[in-house]
Amino acid sequence: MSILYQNQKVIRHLNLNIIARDAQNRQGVFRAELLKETGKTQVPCLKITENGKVEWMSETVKIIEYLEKRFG
Ligand SMILES: N[C@@H](CCC(=O)N[C@@H](CS)C(=O)NCC(=O)O)C(=O)O
Repeated sequence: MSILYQNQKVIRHLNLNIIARDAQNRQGVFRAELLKETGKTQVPCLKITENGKVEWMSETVKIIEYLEKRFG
């Protein structure tokens, strides 16, 4: 099972409306934003915008744990 597949499965299972951004395009704005904010281009990465604050979360296991705990 791929990393992306695991995330997609959880997102579908929890029926979440998460916007997917393409960080693969080397000229793309989302890859540039990811690199600027996290210092890496590693995916998956969840950008959490809440109460005017932004948090970036990497690592599949952490992301799944967070989504399950928060929305499961
Ligand atoms: N330990 C990480 C591994 C993530 C990972 O290997 N991501 C790869 C793609 S599947 C990646 O982003 N490689 C490009 C990079 O790190 O810039 C996780 O489980 O999420």
